[in-house]
Order: sequence, then C-alpha cells, then structure tokens
Amino acid sequence: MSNNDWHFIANKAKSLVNEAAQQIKKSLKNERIVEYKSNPNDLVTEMDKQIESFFDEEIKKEFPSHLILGEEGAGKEISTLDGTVWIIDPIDGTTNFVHQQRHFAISVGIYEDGVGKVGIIFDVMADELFMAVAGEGAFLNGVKLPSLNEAIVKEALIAVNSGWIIKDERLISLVRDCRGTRAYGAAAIEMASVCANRTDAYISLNLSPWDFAAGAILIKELGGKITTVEGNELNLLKPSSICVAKPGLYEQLQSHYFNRK
Ligand code: 2AM
Ligand code: CA
Ligand code: CA
Ligand code: CA
Repeated sequence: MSNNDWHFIANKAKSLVNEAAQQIKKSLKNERIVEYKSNPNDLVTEMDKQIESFFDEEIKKEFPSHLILGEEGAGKEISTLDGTVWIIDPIDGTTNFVHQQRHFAISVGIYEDGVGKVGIIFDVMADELFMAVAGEGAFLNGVKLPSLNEAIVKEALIAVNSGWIIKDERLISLVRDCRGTRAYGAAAIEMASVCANRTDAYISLNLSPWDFAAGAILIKELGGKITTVEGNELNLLKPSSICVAKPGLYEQLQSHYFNRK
C-alpha cells in the first residue's frame, strides 16, 4: 500500500475514533450496565460492546478486506497477522469508565502483515488524541511530539500498578530506586503518558494485544522501547507482560532489574 493509502486509512480511523468518543460521552448521562468477565474485578459494560460493534461494522463497510481483532470478541478466530488488521480496544480502562467516568481511552492499532502502520490512542474525557503513522512522527492533537530523551532510573517516574508491585520482587527493588510511581489504571493512557514525556516508563505483567497494539506504534515512532518484561519482542496475537521505556532507561531496566545475570 502507498503512503497515500495509509493517510486515507489513518484519517478514516481518526474520524471513527472521534465518532466513538462522542457516543461514549453521550452515554455518560445514562446508568451503565456492568457485567463481570473472568472475575469480579474484570468489568465490561454495554458501551464496550457497542463501541467495538460500531468499529467492526464501519471498518467492514469501508475496507471489506481488512480484519478486526477486538477485546470484546471481534476476530477471536484470527490466528495470523497476514493482511491489514485493526487491533482495537473500544474502552481501555473500563474500571475507570465505571467508577470515575474519566481516565479511559479508545485504542486502535493498524498492522500490515504484522508491521505497525497507524496507532491512535484517544483519552476521551481529556480530549487528547495521540496519533502516529509509521515513519511520519507522532502527534498530540495535531502537534508533533518530540522524540523521547534518555532517562535514568533514579530520576524516573514509572507507571506500574500496585497489584503487580506486591507480587514481584523485581518491581519492589525498582520502586525503591526510582523517583516515583504513577498508575492511571488504563494501559493505553500509561503508554500515551510516556509519549507525552509525563512519565518515563510503564510496566505491566499481563496485558493483551489490544492494550498495547496502538501504544507500541506510538512509542517506537518516538524512539522509545517496548518489549516483554524479559526483553522479548511482543507477539500481537498473545497476552504478555510489557516493558515500555525511554531510551537508556529501558536498557537499565533490563540489565539491573529484569535480566540480571
Ligand atoms: P481494560 O480496561 O480494557 O480491561 C488496568 O490496570 C489496565 O489493565 C487496563 O488497561 C485494562 O484494560 C487492562 N487489563 C488487562 N487485562 C485485564 C483484566 N483481566 N482485568 C482488568 N484489567 C485488565
Ligand atoms: Ca476489559
Ligand atoms: Ca485494555
Ligand atoms: Ca477494554
């Protein structure tokens, strides 16, 4: 596909994300219907499902050959990344959506034969749209973001969920050594925050492809690093841990905390 084709797809993706955000905002005045998934802390609402169906229908209409992989069931039969695949989290941060009505995002990553091409993260209530087209830079509400600077642990703000810290000795040492921790409770927003230079790293021990598909494209576009915690390349068809960090800091995290020899 040519660059022009990718611009067309990226613009369409952006307008679908904006439309989806309007639907979510409108829904806030209604009471949310909440169900549990794998456990009582794993929530899903009717809006998660509605927004995923909206993307599914609109993408199929506009690009019938494209595939869609979404958290709420779209494309669960997909077993390869051949072709053009949209990896979508309709609401990332559902717990925040339910409890706080803020700090949730729409995350859309578009891949061609497994290569990241377009990444969009929209923090709906902050009205912040992060967007990257591979090779053309990353933008926040249309303003180009600078490449990420080198960082070091002792001056770093690290996004990590307290639930993971109490389970993992490696994270306890890291938390002790870094400047501070932050946790918004939405993986896509944590990654966008590294992109915007608000935090320096984000670590999670278990995420799914829709949580990091868009963030990975944005982070790489800005010169940041993203792998599993053990330093392996991410697989976009499988759940995994993730380690996102600014250059320099990433290598320090790997050599001092996660892959000590
Ligand atoms: P979600 O809101 O789309 O489910 C919460 O710390 C972050 O982890 C959110 O980005 C959330 O995405 C993600 N997450 C991944 N798996 C989860 C699970 N089983 N239960 C709750 N949150 C999960
Ligand atoms: Ca979920
Ligand atoms: Ca998610
Ligand atoms: Ca979700």
